[in-house]
Amino acid sequence: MFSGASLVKTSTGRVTNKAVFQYAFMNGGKTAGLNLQRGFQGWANVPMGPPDPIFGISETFKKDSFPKKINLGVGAYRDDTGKPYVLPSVRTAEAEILKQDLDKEYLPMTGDNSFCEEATRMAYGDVYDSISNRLVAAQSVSGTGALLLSSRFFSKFYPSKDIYISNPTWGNHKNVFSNAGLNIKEYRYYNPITKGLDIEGMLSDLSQAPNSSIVLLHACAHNPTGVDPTHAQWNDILRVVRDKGHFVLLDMAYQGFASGDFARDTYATQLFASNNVPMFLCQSFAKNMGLYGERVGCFSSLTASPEEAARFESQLKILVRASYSNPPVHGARIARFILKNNDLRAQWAGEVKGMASRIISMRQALRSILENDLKSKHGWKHITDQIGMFCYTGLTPEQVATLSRDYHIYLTKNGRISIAGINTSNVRYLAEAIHTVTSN
Ligand code: PGU
Repeated sequence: MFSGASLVKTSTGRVTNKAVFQYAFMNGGKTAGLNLQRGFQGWANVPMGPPDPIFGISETFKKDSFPKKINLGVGAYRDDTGKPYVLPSVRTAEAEILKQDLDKEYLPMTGDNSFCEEATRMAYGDVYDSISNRLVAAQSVSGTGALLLSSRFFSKFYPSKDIYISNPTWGNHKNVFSNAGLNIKEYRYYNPITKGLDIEGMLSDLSQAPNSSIVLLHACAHNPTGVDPTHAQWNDILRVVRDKGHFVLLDMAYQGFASGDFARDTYATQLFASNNVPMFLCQSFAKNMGLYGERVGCFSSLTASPEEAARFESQLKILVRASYSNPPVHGARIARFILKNNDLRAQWAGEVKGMASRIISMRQALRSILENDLKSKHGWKHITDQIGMFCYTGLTPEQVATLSRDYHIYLTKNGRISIAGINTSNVRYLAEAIHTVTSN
């Protein structure tokens, strides 16, 4: 340290004394004087970070050459042959768009407005017409981008910095909101004994949270648990949220995957909007249109009046401009094309129903093999009770580690499996492996 400080004195310029000193300090003062004159010397102070709990699994999976390997980590739909699935409606829309010979000009800062209108109409359903003049919407970089805009808006303008997330939740929620300087708090959500919703715990935690806290709720098909509130339970959640004046952030990454029907999955969105709860909605078209890498999403904010909406939108534009200027054009064009074309939209709805049904049949197959063929002594009813893309199996971190080490079956450490990665050819191998690791 002292040698660093003395080197600062002999340093000849350009570099500030402070920067030189810090660098010397980082290296325990072993820095050569010659290097110091060139200023910044590298990222010696940057520690190695851990791999991502979800995408890190995909990287490990890719490197595994075992023929029967299975990736149940990432929530990405696969067909019954285990291949990624590009929806035929998306293929058609793309072909039609190509014929139109469109330009590649910038979109406005809030993106493709016509896409946003269709997206929000789909999410708010029957309530849409009564709120549209005070709804602000912006095309976002998929669901994560919508969450990012929320987080930035909260950090800049919302008085409370406490955000309540479910325990457990999608791991990236914590990253997004803590990066924006918000305080992460948890409310109880899942009861591992019943493998269902801990509604009493949830209501009690939300009641005890300070007034006007931010509450993040999954609109449908909760990730990772696959456990959603019933309509009556949603009504109870609404009551607490209104009593406490909480702000609701709805994350809707799986519209269509909970029930197989877009309209039926809008219960929560419609409930909060029709009761004029101040809210943000974060939509993703990654799963339901299979547009993962195209990054198509929509952020919307329900404000109190058209005048408030105008002020909100002006600040949203400033935020977007400073972050990425404007969103990408191609994926939103595809989504808009499908949403605005009645035939294609109906076809798309059928394709989503098809994906949801295949997931349900894989739930049934997995449970049936475990219970009926392998006579597992554990209960596996939750595999078919839970909904959406995931099953929260209850497997322990040790069992998860054994599955990947001995069976080349990859899943997140919390025991979540993406049912969409199961198919008729691998379900028995998976069931047998789960049976073995849970038999000891
Ligand atoms: N919100 C929830 C609840 C999610 O599960 C996901 C995706 C997102 C938002 C963000 O999705 P976008 O792709 O940004 O639209 N979760 C998946 C996909 C992989 C990941 O972690 O991003 C998953 O496997 O949990």
